Amino acid sequence: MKLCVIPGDGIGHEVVPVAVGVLQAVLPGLQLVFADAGWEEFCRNGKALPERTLAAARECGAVFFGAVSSPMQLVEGYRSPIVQLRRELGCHANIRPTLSLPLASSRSGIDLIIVRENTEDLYVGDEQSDGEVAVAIKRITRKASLRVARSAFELARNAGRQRITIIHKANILPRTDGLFRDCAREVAQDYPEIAVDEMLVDTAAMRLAQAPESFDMLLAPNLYGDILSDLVAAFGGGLGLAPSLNLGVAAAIAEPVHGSAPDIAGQGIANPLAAILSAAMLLRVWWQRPELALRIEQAVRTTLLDGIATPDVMSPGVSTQHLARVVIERIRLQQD
Ligand code: GGG
Repeated sequence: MKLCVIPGDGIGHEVVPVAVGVLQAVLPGLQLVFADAGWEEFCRNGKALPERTLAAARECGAVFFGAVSSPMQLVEGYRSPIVQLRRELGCHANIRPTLSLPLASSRSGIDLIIVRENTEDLYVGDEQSDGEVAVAIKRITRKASLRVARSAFELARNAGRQRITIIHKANILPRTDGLFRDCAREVAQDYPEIAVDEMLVDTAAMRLAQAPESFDMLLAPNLYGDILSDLVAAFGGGLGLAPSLNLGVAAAIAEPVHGSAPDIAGQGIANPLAAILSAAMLLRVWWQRPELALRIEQAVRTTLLDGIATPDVMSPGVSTQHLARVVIERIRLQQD
């Protein structure tokens, strides 16, 4: 088994080695191929996603990506490497679960999954401007919408989920969001055991803030899925605990939802649990090793139950390395 490891920027360098250590604890034979991408790589070598990184990711199929800090203004020649990587590897679905955890910052009763389309929509960043007028292209295709809907319904079936809520804004965008919604409804017909409803994205934001526990799965176009999943992550304890998996046919990218967090990078206090839980998703969904995923998730849960966590969710909190040692030790103890 091979894993391409791309720490990226900022706290990616701190949390990715921890997640890789956890994977090695359950998969001792795992081969690692390290590669670079991100803003730091762009500043060093002029490319945010070098060809050799893409080649390594393609060769391994399984990828672990940390975080990236794309600049907030236009930089000639720079394109977000994670957006490119998802598209280049054909990772069409981004699976973002939120589960209540034994933490004061986590709300009880939540167990939901957002499935976000991952290859098109405004998030691709296809923009033009003449200085007076700026245009961003929102491109939604039948092919990509059917594909992500199929993945969402398959996931729901395999995970025994009851209901999928399709997210859109088809009252204002009937051609683009309407197409996405109609494709999801078309695929839904093949899954009669799964209830389907739909919700405008603004209503969904309010309902998620009021009653996140009332949702089971949500299926959303790229940008809405990005925004709603950060909102929901707050109820799971915060971005430091929010995992994700970018899923395709030939590749999967495990990736914590959080960014590179430059404000805390280098301090040794970044929360590695989102990365660790992303590693568990890689095991469950991509490598089809649910029993190993469960061991990791149990180690995380018992660690939190014992009040051991980083300062973002616990006061006073322990360091990234301390938390990593505790989780890995617990995984090893399960074996004996
Ligand atoms: N691990 C996810 C991540 O890095 N998120 C920040 C993000 O979305 N960045 C987009 C970018 O900076 O290109």
